[in-house]
Amino acid sequence: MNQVVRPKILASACPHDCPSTCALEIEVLDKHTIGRVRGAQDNAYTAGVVCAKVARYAERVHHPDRVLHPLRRTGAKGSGQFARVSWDDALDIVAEQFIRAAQAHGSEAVWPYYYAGTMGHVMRDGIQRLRHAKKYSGFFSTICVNSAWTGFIAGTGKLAGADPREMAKSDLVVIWGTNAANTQVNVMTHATRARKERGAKLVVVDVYMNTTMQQADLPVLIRPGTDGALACAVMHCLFRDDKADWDYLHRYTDAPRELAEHLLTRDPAWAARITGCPAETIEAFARLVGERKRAYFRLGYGFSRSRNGAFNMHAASCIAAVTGAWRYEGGGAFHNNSGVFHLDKSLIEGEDIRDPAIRMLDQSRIGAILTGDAEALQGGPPVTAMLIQNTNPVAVAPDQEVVKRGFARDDLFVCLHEQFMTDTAKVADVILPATMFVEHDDFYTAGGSQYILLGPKLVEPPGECRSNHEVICALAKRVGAEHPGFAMTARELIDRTLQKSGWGTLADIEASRWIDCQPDFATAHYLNGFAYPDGKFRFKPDWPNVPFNRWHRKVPSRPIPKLPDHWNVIEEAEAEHPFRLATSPARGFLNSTFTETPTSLSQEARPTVMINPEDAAALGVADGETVLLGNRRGKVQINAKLFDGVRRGVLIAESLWPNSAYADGRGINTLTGADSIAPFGGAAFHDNKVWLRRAEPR
Ligand SMILES: Nc1nc2c(c(=O)[nH]1)N[C@H]1C(S)=C(S)[C@@H](COP(=O)(O)OP(=O)(O)OC[C@H]3O[C@@H](n4cnc5c(=O)[nH]c(N)nc54)[C@H](O)[C@@H]3O)O[C@H]1N2
Ligand SMILES: Nc1nc2c(c(=O)[nH]1)N[C@H]1C(S)=C(S)[C@@H](COP(=O)(O)OP(=O)(O)OC[C@H]3O[C@@H](n4cnc5c(=O)[nH]c(N)nc54)[C@H](O)[C@@H]3O)O[C@H]1N2
Ligand code: SF4
Ligand SMILES: [Mo]
Repeated sequence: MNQVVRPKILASACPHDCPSTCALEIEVLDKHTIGRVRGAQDNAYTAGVVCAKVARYAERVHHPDRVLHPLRRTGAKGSGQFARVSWDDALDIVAEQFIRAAQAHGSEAVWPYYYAGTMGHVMRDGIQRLRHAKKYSGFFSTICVNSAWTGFIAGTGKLAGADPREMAKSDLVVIWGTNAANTQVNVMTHATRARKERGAKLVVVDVYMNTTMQQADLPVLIRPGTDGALACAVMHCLFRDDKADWDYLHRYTDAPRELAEHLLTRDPAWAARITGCPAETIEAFARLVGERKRAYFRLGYGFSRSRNGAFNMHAASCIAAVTGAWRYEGGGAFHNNSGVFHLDKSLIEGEDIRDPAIRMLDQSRIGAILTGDAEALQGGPPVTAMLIQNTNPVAVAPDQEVVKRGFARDDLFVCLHEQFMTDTAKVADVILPATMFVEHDDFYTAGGSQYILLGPKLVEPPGECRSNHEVICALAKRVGAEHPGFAMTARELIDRTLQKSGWGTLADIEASRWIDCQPDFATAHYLNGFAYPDGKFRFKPDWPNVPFNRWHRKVPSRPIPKLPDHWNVIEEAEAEHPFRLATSPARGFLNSTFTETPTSLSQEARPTVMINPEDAAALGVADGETVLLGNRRGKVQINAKLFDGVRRGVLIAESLWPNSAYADGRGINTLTGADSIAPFGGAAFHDNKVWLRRAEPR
């Protein structure tokens, strides 16, 4: 008789750097093997939906190219020649190199470098504990959220907003600078519900007709880096047409009369010249916002990745305060909910043993740092040893040519803990094989919703893979780092951290799978006041003192205009560089992750740049033709795709392909700049001036 073996379905959470942080249900076929991955139906935010790339996660877990054993470089740097070594030997080498670097130049010569390849609190942030215990150089995390969070907090005083599920109760959903259908699909679930159930309108503000904008009732297509002008013109119309809620403005905001007066000259015609978006479209946008009080502004990261990005984020967030949309269910603004979780992470991060005198090195300036730029090194010693976890800087960091030069240094020792042979692995000295999320225990907080979720170990790791926590603890022992966190298991760290933070125990979350941390309506809508001492939303933020960067060293602030405006500090196109290039995320990849899975690779096909057909015609470029993109930072060979969903003078290269997918290994970040954006730093990935030429002129 045939026996039907049913797979077990076990709960987990998506570990990737995506605001959705989906609650997952994973088929476990046996103790080594997973099957389908689905979204949990009964999680109110995930609501049964996950993206295609994670639905096929088995392709990634069981990929034949996973790194399974510790490796040591045998050929020249970057030769790609490695030999297998034992874990003990590998860890001994790393410890010896770290000790030697600290002896030669002081502890700050060692720079632990990490990011959000996993968003698990134990696995992502445990490296901080090692850093603090040994006084290694600090990590000023700027690459992703810095400008966006600063810009949002500038207005509200806090990083939190209206319940993201409330979008379903809106009459107007404004998706601004996030390609949600690509990058956080669950936003679309709730926005679609509002349309179906309430006849809500969908406005999408972006720099190309992306997957999300294709679904919009009103597409608002602007030139990159001009969102401040758009926001000003919308608010101009609201004041002009008596759609501002003056009762709300007087009670809840700092300088409404000054703002209204300042905006008198920022009309749609003015904004049309800057944004390239017709004045009628701006008027139509303002009319919708004025007529529909339940307007939900879902503000993404994309438009903050410009040199004026923090400022533009703030400008967009001001609109909901002008109409008083915050008063209504389904109204208000949302960027990220990190402000609601109040985790006490001292055991994981070792904040209690941190020496504040140790320098903080800027993540985005890794190229300058590794090539010995004295300012980037803050006058301190060179970096001569690194441990890298959960990030792939040789592909993802800006100003790639400089980053590569830094990694090519013979006097730099690099240990990379990875799942695949990434571009960074190829230049490492020691590679350690890392587990994936289904192979270790961790917990997660969502950026785009209000849940804490558990992601327990479900299967055994392949080969000799070890978790980040295991590696950090093993290295701690070898270099003599001390902290209670090194003696705890991942499960103990989860349990103690939840308890210290007031969210129950590990056993509780094992039973419930997730914790809904949503504050009450009045708090989430700031009806008891915004998170400044006087309770008022700031149209006129005190930029250098925006209450963000509790942990971070502040970079010198450039003076920013007092009130929302078009702040023209972007890399404007000019005769030599007539195009503005944005490097928006591809649907099939997640940053540089999933560039190895067959389904994602076949979906994305090859590196391309979208160009307006009229621009292409003017240059004699045909669809599919190979072209060169360049600026003073370098040049990249890529395939042109003619697309009338980008404005003339704008180029879009959906990213992030591995460097090895391009001719000569020069990836898209060859073109992006690593200059630090105001006020606290970050990288302007979508703010580049470039030229475009045919690769082989006829
Ligand atoms: N499929 C997929 N999902 C992802 C990622 C991925 O790479 N691929 N990355 C993950 C990560 S780390 C993050 S931080 C989030 C980011 O997700 P998002 O918040 O979506 O931010 P971005 O990816 O930077 O860009 C989003 C959109 O902003 C647009 N944009 C660029 N410049 C401007 C501008 O000046 N103004 C306006 N209005 N729009 C602009 C881009 O064209 C793009 O469509 O997504 C996560 N999810
Ligand atoms: N041109 C351009 N560049 C960009 C962006 C852009 O929009 N355009 N976006 C930027 C943004 S927003 C971000 S956040 C960065 C992201 O940059 P990264 O953080 O470097 O990108 P990811 O691809 O998310 O993750 C990196 C690596 O983490 C590994 N990893 C995953 N889980 C684990 C684990 O548990 N342990 C270990 N040891 N490794 C693990 C993965 O295999 C992957 O190779 O890229 C930035 N770069
Ligand atoms: S949408 Fe984002 S959080 Fe959800 S499964 Fe996909 S990558 Fe993970
Ligand atoms: Mo990011």
